[in-house]
Amino acid sequence: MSRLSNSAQRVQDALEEQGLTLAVMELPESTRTALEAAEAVGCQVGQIVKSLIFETQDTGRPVLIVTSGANRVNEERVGEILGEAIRTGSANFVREETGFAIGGVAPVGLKKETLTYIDEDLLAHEEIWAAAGTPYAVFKLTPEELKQITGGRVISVL
Ligand code: 5CA
Repeated sequence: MSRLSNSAQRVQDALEEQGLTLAVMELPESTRTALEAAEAVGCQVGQIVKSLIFETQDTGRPVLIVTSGANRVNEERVGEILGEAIRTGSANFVREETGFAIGGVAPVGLKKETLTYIDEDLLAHEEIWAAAGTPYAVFKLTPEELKQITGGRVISVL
């Protein structure tokens, strides 16, 4: 097996630190978007985990929302749950807060501890696929494992 790129290896290391035997795969095809990732691994788009970084409006904190590739996050709704409005993080904010570039943001191995919410619709699938640090890297996991690695609270994001 060929070596992983630095960002993908960072995700692999983070998974191993959590005691999980999940394997990051680097693919020849782009997995930059949920649709591309679903095509590359041969699953439904709803089984793709989007790791989206938002910024809180007043305090400028990052919030990670891991959501199904089939869903669009209702920012107003999540802002109500959080108690502070959120907006989409800029590309710079995402890189600064997570250490990952957009299209490769993983739900684990982030630079800082980040408040996390999990889309309840992801729990309907036996297997899901998440980005692993680059727009060509993914790993397969279960919803239980997603809960474990993120420590996130499960909510409806719609
Ligand atoms: N690797 C895939 C599937 S695992 C992936 O990372 N998908 S994603 O949905 O989590 O990441 C792409 C997301 O980045 C888009 O849905 C969008 O919310 C966000 N995004 C794309 N371009 C920008 C941009 N210029 N600024 C801020 N966010 C962006």
